[in-house]
Amino acid sequence: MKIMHLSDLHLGKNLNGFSLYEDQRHIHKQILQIAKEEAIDAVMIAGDVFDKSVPTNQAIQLFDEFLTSWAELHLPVFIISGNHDSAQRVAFGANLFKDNNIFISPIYDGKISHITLKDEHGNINFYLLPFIKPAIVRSYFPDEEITSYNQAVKVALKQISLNPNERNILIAHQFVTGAYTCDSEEIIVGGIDNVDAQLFQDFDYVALGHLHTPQNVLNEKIRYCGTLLKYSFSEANQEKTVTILNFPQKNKLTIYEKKLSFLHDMRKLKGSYAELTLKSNYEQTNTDDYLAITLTDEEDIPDAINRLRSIYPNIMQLTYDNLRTKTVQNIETTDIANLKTPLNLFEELYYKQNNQNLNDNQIDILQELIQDIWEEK
Ligand SMILES: [Mn+2]
Repeated sequence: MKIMHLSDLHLGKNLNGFSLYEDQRHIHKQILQIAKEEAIDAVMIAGDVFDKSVPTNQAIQLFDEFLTSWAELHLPVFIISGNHDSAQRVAFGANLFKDNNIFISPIYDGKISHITLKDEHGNINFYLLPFIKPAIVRSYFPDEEITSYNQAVKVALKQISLNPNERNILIAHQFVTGAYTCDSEEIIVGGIDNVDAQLFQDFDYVALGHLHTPQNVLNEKIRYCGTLLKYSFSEANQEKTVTILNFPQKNKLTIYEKKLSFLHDMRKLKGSYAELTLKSNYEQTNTDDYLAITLTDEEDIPDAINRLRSIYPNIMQLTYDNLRTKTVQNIETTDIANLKTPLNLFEELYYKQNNQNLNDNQIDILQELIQDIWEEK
């Protein structure tokens, strides 16, 4: 059996004011194509179907399109809700969808639902654990001590009795310890949301969602597949892939990835205004990519973003890297400041802002102003 592992679709996501609607449609078509080419038998979506708990009309339309196209391929699809989703809204219609082989985790009620598929080598069980918080699990197990995410997941998993002779897969959306994070995930750093990967040792594979960088945790059997698109500039240099499990029999699992290509890539560009607007520098590039541009000019360019957008229409961020922005200097406390003359103070302020000293002409003007303000009353 071949199974595709997806997560963190974040349907309806807007990035710096840009709708990713067309990008998400584009990537989904690619996923469908890969599913056909690789002869996939089932698909797992490990949470964060939507970007917002109240999805936009476009997000719902995309999800509807996705489900319909999966159902047309007659592939079983397993879906859980993530921390960005409303579990209720994702579970809407779940009982009706079952007839079309679309299995959506119900709202957590103390049990973990599972679905069993069969092939010539026997059963393969998919356990669906929606994103859970300690308080949710505690409400079903008041006698258990549950104050951390780790304890919550531990108690939730205790309710499963696995058949160790069959293939068992868990689909979950939690922050599993030891994993690498990036900017688009909204994780509480150093928080109590860590879940120990050891809890998952009895499963043959754990299809994780939540982290946006594809990666294994402990070993390749506990894996984040990552997002299908780049959702922050910290992911600009990453490749995005689809994770595929080839799982013909118990203990014969192999995992591989298929690389994805984007409608618009996300890239970082750095240079002077003159360099970035020089035709020979940009004419061979995809100028409609989503860009974070860093200008290196010492003088700010008036209306730079709009002028650059005539070449690069999809600039998402514009910053400067020059002497002014390079040095972060501390402002002194008032006690020390009180010992200095107004001219000294201004000279220091000017230096901190511009990384250069006032020239003689500027000092003359300042001295006149200072006399006007403080000394000629
Ligand atoms: Mn996510």
